Amino acid sequence: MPLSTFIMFAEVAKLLACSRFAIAFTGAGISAESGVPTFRGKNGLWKTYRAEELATPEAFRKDPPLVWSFYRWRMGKIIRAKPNPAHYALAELERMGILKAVITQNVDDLHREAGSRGLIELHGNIFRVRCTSCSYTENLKESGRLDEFLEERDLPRCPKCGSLLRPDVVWFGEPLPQTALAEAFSIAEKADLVLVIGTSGLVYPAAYIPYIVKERGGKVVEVNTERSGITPIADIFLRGRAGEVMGKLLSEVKRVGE
Ligand code: BV8
Ligand code: ZN
Repeated sequence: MPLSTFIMFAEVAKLLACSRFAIAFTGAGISAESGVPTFRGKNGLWKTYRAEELATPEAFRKDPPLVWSFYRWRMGKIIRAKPNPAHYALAELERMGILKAVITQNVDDLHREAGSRGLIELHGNIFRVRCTSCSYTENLKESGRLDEFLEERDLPRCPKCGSLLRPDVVWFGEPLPQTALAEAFSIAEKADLVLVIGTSGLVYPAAYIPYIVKERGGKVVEVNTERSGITPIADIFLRGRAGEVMGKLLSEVKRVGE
């Protein structure tokens, strides 16, 4: 590892070890090494499937079978994905008492699977469905109905009122879950360091999170394979794949803590 990178790792490890309230803000890039497709970039979902229009309430109103086939395809892909060293490193930093929360834009449930507990899902969870009319919701992993759901070809209906079920994710033009967003903003206001991992920083209001930390004098450390919308405000930019960088960073934090 070149000396400059080594120094940056040692610097970030020290910042983390001495932080009062460190948090992480993650996007699709943290799950790329788990085989979950990202949205933007060369073979991004929005490119290959023109899927950006599919992640909207209008698309669902116009053509629910098309939107459901897109989400069933993604659920099928994601259920086979496993957390990677980046997800596990964040869960370990939380167990060490260093990381106070993970705020994620991801809907893939991999942070929870890796053991993160202080987790805020800003854009919902692809394994949860909710009724388009009543308050019925179901976590398909917990209810054990995921396989049946994925094999089913008909449109999924609410067992309580018979209306259409939809994925419990936030589509473009839809408000984020109130409590999750308010909690994320108040945590960002307390943070003195935010690890920004694998996000293009283009989707709002989620992308405000690192700016809130920065405005209050907190440190912004970015982990990404390329520059993003957050890089201009990053104090330190660790260029690399999240799994590799976070694995190295965790060992450095443990070394500093010895
Ligand atoms: C809303 C969920 C209003 C479903 C998604 C200003 C303020 C408020 C809103 C707006 C605003 N400006 C524009 C808007 C509208 C819009 C928006 O932000 N549009 C953008 C595109 C300009 N925002 C909204 O519509 C939001 N709603 O504001 O409603 C409102 C308020 C009240 C009442 C009514 C309405 C809703 C936004 C949520 C949309 N839902 N998806 C699903 O998943 O199907 S968005 C989608 O983008 C995902 O959720 C994803 O999490 C999110 C962000 O993408 P990233 O995670 O960053 O992923 P991306 O592929 O872009 O980047 C990957 C990064 O990883 C890259 O940088 C890459 O270099 C890096 N990388 C790749 N591999 C690796 C890696 N890094 C490290 N290691 C690797 N191995
Ligand atoms: Zn219902």
